[in-house]
Amino acid sequence: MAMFNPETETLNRRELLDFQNERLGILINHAYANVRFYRNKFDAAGLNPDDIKTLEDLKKIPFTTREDLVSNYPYGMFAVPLRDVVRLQFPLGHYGNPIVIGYTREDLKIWRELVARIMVGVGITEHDIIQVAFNYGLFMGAFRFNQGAELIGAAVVPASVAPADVQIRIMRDFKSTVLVSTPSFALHIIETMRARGKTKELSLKIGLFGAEPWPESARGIIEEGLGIKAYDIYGVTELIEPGVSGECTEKAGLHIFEDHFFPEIIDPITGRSLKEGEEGELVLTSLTTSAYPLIRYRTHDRTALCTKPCACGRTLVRMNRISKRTDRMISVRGINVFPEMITEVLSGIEGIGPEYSLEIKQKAGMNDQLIIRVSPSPDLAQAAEDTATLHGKVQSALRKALGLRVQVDI
Ligand code: DLL
Repeated sequence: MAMFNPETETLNRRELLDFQNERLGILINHAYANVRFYRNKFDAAGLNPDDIKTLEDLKKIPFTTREDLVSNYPYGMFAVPLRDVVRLQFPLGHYGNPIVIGYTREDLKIWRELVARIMVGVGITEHDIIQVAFNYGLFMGAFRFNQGAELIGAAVVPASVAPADVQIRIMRDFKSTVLVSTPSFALHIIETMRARGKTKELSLKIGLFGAEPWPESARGIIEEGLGIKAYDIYGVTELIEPGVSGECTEKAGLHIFEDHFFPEIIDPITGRSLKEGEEGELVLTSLTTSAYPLIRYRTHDRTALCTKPCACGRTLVRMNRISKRTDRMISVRGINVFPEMITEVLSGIEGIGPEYSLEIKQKAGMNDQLIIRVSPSPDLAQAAEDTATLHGKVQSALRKALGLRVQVDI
């Protein structure tokens, strides 16, 4: 099986553990010395960096949450001076609150390699033409795919958010062999191809899909519809987007790059650590990040881990594909939405009542459309014009805040 970094990807687990413990010591000292947030956290828990020698000790440290990142915005979580940061990225604000992630040159180098590992692991080579249909403006992942592809010498077509028929034309004319997108966009491409009666003219072989849950049934539809092998890739903006883990050609779980991330599974209610094979919330510690280290970061994604050797030869732990969250976040066409954001937007619009309802329409088991129903407040005149104006106002406010087109019913 092809591997980008076979030495690391096949380390025996004992060596891997030693390696992780060594990196953990460096990370803890780095975070304690340079991030006041962590120093305060350690001090409040009565911990000294020297108390954390092994991954087992790590469990003494309280979790880090997204709210922590928001309250330390903009630079409170940075562990290096800004002169060492070579990129600042701004993921779309959850709860309407911003966070900013910084990367050193070395951080970017690591992330680039991890995406390259996933690409090589699913059979992508320097002969491939990779069409990246993620939003380059808003989605940091798009850049990461670009850099990973360049590292292995493949050609990249940054097709970004071009509409489906333009994507199809590019695929056909450029003879793209790999499609990288959300699974829901892949589905939309298939539907567009079928509507135009053009199903047999592509050179695609492989698809890499992620950013939202997609069931096995959707994988079947995509593989059949595009004539490809479709693989899952997972990541979280705050850590590395994408590239925390990815499937290999065995499709038997996503390998987590444990030389850079230490995964734990916890009970989302009690915070207690769960055993291998038990499903719970994934918590990640970044072992090598310089600019933005995260210790025991709660992802809110539900999964289980398996360290049994994979038939591909990798020894890296595998996580189950993600289909559920432990919070109220909803992924719609790859865009994350928290109901709290909707409440906040609606509460700022005059003329609507305080209650609303939310319906999610699915297509092939993936969230396809968000329908938000609001009622005009009793004091709003019921003229048709007013309703139309209100409709436009609500729709554009939600679109701006969520970065997503939603259906609004008044
Ligand atoms: O979605 C990173 C990414 C980009 C992954 C491109 C794969 C491909 P965020 O926007 O921060 O980052 O959203 C992260 O999306 O916590 C999961 O809930 C969900 N998610 C990401 N990948 C998958 C996947 C990117 N393969 C959140 N399967 C995560 C299921 C996924 N859910």
